Amino acid sequence: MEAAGPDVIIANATGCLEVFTTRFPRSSWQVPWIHSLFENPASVASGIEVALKALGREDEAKVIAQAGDGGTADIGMGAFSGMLERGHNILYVCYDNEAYSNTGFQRSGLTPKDALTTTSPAGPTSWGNLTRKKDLPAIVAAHGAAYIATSSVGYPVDITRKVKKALTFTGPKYLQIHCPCVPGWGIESAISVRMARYAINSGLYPIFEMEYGKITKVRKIKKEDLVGVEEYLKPQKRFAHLYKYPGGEEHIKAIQAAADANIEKYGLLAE
Ligand SMILES: Cc1ncc(C[n+]2csc(CCOP(=O)(O)OP(=O)(O)O)c2C)c(N)n1
Ligand SMILES: [Mg+2]
Repeated sequence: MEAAGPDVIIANATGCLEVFTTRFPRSSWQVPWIHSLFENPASVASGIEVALKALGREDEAKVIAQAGDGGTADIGMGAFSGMLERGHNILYVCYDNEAYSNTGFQRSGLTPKDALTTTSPAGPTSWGNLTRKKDLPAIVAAHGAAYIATSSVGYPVDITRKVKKALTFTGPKYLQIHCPCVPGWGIESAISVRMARYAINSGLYPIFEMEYGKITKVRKIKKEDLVGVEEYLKPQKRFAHLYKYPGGEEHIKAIQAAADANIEKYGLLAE
């Protein structure tokens, strides 16, 4: 909100962000803010955007839609796709904590491979989530969005800069912010910032910007900041099974290979 300025209208899906900022009868939001159903902040924001246009008041406010990864990548995907397809002038922000956290940490399309959630259990015969993380920025890019960026609560100044930049583009914009979930990931809150940074500095969560389908900037990993994926995996209870059962090493190797592939694909290592 600091970066977006006061002249905004927000459509917010239910999820952790909404729940902890809108405890009835109070609200943290000091701007026009509307609750939407879990699946449709993109549709509500689309309606607001065209209403502003119909009134000739589109220069008076920026429209922002917000939701979690479950709301965006799964249940709200159709509405989100429609918003992108129609080319609305909206900034859509997805808070990616890699599961449906608000309802007790069920797996979503953005849950990474091998992570334990309540619906992707781990044990001697199961390795947690069976599928890889959906490449949502690429799906958004395929719609021809004006601006796409990933960011992380590990680097809040990066979020501010990208919100400001996104709002200079006309058309649909997408910002995906990686957010550790303390109870869901099974970590101490004191290390949540470190975990957010290790996700980036291992190559597992590439931070980049795209304009009209082309990558224009990546957040480089400095040599001294580069970490192996184990630094990220080991402190998190959602990956504890990888260290408990025979065969876990193979899974860790595959996760390292995925991180290395990201480093290669996005050119993440600083010279
Ligand atoms: C149609 C519908 N199905 C299920 C729910 C229950 N529900 C509310 S929030 C939520 C999980 C949200 O997950 P996500 O979008 O990832 O946001 P997070 O809580 O992780 O920030 C669910 C399942 C609902 N409100 N509406
Ligand atoms: Mg979530």
